Amino acid sequence: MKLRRKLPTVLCIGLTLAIAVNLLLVFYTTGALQSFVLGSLHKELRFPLSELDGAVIQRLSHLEVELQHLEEGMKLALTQQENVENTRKRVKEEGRLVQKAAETTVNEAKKHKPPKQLFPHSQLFKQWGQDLSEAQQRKAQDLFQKFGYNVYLSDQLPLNRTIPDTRDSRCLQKTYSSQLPSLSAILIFTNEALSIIQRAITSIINRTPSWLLKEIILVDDFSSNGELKGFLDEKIKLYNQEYPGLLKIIRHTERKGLAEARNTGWEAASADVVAILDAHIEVNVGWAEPILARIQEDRTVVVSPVFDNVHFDTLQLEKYELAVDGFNWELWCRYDVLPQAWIDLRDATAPVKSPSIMGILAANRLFLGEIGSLDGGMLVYGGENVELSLRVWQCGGRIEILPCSRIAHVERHHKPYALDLSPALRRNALRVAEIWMDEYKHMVYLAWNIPLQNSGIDYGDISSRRALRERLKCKTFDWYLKNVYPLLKPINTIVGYGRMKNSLDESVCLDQGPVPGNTPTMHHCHQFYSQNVYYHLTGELYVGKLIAEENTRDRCLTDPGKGEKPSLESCSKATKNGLFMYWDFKPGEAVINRDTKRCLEIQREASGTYVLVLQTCTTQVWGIQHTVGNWGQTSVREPHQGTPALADRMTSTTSTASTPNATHSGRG
Ligand SMILES: *[C@@H]1O[C@H](CO)[C@@H](O)[C@H](O)[C@H]1NC(C)=O
Ligand SMILES: *[C@@H]1O[C@H](CO)[C@@H](O)[C@H](O)[C@H]1NC(C)=O
Ligand SMILES: [Mn+2]
Repeated sequence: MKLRRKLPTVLCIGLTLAIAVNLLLVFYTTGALQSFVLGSLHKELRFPLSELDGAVIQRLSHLEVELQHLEEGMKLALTQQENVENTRKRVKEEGRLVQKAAETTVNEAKKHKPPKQLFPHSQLFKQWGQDLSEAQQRKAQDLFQKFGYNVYLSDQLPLNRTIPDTRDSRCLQKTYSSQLPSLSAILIFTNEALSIIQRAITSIINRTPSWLLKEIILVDDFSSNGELKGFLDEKIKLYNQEYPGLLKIIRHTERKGLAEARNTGWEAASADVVAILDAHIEVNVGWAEPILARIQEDRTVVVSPVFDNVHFDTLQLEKYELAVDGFNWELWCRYDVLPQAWIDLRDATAPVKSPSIMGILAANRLFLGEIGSLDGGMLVYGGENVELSLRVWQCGGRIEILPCSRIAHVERHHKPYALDLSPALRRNALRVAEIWMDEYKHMVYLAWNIPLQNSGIDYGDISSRRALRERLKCKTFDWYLKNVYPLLKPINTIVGYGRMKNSLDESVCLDQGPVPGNTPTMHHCHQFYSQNVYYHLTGELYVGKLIAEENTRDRCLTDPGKGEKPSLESCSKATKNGLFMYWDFKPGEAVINRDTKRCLEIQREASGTYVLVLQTCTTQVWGIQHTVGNWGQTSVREPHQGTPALADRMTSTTSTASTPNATHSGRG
């Protein structure tokens, strides 16, 4: 039987989607349609038809960083699209449904005049809550802001609600040994709504065979909402009256972050296998058996279930297609294509080898301890999933996704404890790089646009983790890249990176310009990746976010040969088509195309803004924010009349940024 791959949807589980009011994120997949049809849960479509298949993301605020991984996943998803006809059918079908939904809405509107909408810009009310009174709207909005999902609705839904069974039908024919290992389910949370936690507990109790479920351990990472104290204790008492000794709760007396919360749960657990989960989940039918059976078979396998999305507003379930869990060089998680070896197996129930986990995991309890559980030095949130993944693979285990184990997971609109997760992830990413990534660690610095020396970022003491790595005789990151994650491509030719400024005006930076579009611009300097540039010793000049994966989608600055506008082209395409994409450049010197000999320069328009032009070289020179090794430092300055000291100034700015905690970092 032919396995038909569908578009994997693109949200990372670990990284909750943060959509600002003014950010329009559009993604839509067959998965959504399927849940529409299957579950008949969707009353209306979430996104306008006109946006179908367009990876349209308007990036306007600081949230763009968080959204970038979605865009990447989206593009990846689109490349996985196999069947154009399928898509056409889907579009037609969706069109029909959109029309139907629109008609329904119109009919309902005719019946009774809806109340005034108090929060027309709130994401909560985009698909939901049109009939709420003003007081109800206020309450719902309030709760939404506090928790990042629809608590008002959650409080009304039955705790034991039914969700669609999203497993492949072949999973239902699987049988499992009657002698499976026992399970500790661990739910960790910070400021989670009570009804959401209760629904997670209820789903675990109802959908796990009672003889396998040894305990449910709750870990409260120092929540500040009051209902999680007395009320939750009462609920636990009630559960334990019905199921003696089943529930335990452990409360941190200070905020310790995701990794330590998971460790706390693991330490308290006593069953053969631990499943470490978020508390905003509902496990689906038959979720536990595939996990227990696989870990029984091989105690060194760390597994992840497949996630479906519970929409933060409607709390309806959207089926996600199977994909493997990967990450980019910033260590943001993303979904990657299924391995060919798995597709060739022609078994939809077979475990899928995966480079990483998204966060939620299950493992043999003792094995997880032997390899060092979670790295407690990973703070707040983010990157701890990649850290564990590298450690598991490099130190003798493996990671697999189990297609027959499914968990519905609420992708929060925002996290109640941190609106912008980037600083936490960046710091954690450096920690991962320094412990696990050997001679490839520079890729993380490059992707985050951090100087290789004296970054000023304190990633904590890594000596004990380095010692662990020694003790376990773990393999190298080079081995991991070659054997586990060949899709992720290191680059060794980059010698200059960061912002690029022209001597004419240092307040503007080279920028990738509007996307979609391929015309770079000069733009007021800011800290987002649209102004990242990467100059290679080989002459390429990447502009925009560093992607660096197989089938490179990085974009190279090119001279089209005619006209005066430079353009950005896919580097692989530019190479294939022999475009003029190689430039001579050193800090404080001109940027000259090797083929056309034209210079990249800027020109002031009547409006006062600058445009990039390709022309016969004048005296303009460029500086680049960071340099690698001693590139550019020994160069004898050409007698340019510009400001040759620009590059030096830029370099010194970064190296004196702040005092690094070099002694803390345990490295030379
Ligand atoms: C949920 O619980 C209620 C009350 O205990 C019960 O009547 C109902 O049948 C349950 N629903 C499901 C789907 O199990
Ligand atoms: C360096 O470490 C000290 C003590 O741990 C801390 O207070 C300080 O903020 C750190 N500095 C930086 C730049 O991270
Ligand atoms: Mn989560």
